Amino acid sequence: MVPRYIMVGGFLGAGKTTTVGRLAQHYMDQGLKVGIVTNDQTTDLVDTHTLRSQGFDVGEVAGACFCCHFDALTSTVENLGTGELPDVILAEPVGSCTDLVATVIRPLEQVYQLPLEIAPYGVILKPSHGLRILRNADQSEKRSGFSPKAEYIFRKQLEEADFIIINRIDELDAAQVDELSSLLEAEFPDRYILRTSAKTGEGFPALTELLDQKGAFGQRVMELDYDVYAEGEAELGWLNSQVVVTADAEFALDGLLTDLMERLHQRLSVADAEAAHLKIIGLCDASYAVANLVSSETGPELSLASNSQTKSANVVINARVATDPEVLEAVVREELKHACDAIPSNFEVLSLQSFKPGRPVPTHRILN
Ligand SMILES: Nc1nc2c(ncn2[C@@H]2O[C@H](COP(=O)(O)OP(=O)(O)OP(=O)(O)O)[C@@H](O)[C@H]2O)c(=O)[nH]1
Ligand SMILES: [Mg+2]
Repeated sequence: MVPRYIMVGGFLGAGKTTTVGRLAQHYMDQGLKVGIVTNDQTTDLVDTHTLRSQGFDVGEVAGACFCCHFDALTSTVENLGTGELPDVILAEPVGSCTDLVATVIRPLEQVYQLPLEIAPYGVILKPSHGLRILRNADQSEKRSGFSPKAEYIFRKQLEEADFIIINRIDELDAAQVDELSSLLEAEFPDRYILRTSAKTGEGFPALTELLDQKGAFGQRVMELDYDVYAEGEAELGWLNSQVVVTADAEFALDGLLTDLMERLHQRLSVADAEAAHLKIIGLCDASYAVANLVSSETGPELSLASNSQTKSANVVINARVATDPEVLEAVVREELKHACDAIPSNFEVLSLQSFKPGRPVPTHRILN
């Protein structure tokens, strides 16, 4: 069986990891061997912890995106499974990346030595920012909380899709979903549009049916202004950190994550710094909790409760916010201290990287 490569694209916080987890379970339930590749600009990936905690076989490309570190993608794929490649490879690129058809899919077809079957390339639309960006067709105003350059990336991601997934339909009303559909049809004609909830599984039978189709997919190579792309990405502050929290008395892990996320939300709102995605995973013994913030408007969410009391937890924080990395780092360090003081507990920062993503320089870019 030729392994099937399924890449799930979409902006930061669109629901890629949640979708990948649900798809992985679907294929495993069918008796297929599944491997997942996560990706980030640096180490300490919440996504890797989240998917491994669900029991999946996960390899990560940490340190550069798939496009700029193509050989790391292929070597990570080869290290999945035990001895032979999995039947299904699910890959999640960095949510600020675009041009993935030319820099990942084409090279997999034309440069990579091992045969892979390329599934239709689906890109998830993030409704919270999507509505604000797509409504604003002239791109001259900063209505989404992001600059026109970051919005350019958002649009380009959708442009190269074989099909577009409107996610989070569980919390949208019918009129919003219809409006999103019409906006997408007008701007990106000929893309099949799916409606899903990665949270509830609604729309997933149609998604897996679409992903099972055989044919020439991932063909929409596009023009892209790498200067605008680079500047749009560089407007985001990026922070990954791993922290150990310890206390003399047991504390609620979910409470720590919720409190920390609320504090961060509050501080970023005051600073007018739009959150693209903040994610925090807390791990203790056999349990874990996840908290997310996908836009300043929607507010923080405990997306997975651990219901655990513990005296010690590993906390991994990933933040992508439209602000300077120095500002982001200061906010995270201060609010981490406040959240730990409130328990009370001690914390030790094991690692912390904060930076602006560098200019993307793809290993390959194949336009034909
Ligand atoms: N209500 C609702 N929440 C969702 C849905 N899909 C994802 N989420 C939540 O949205 C947040 C972001 O989801 P992720 O799957 O981590 O998003 P992502 O695209 O992988 O994010 P990055 O890796 O940072 O780019 C999490 O809190 C999820 O629980 C959905 O269909 N409905
Ligand atoms: Mg993710």
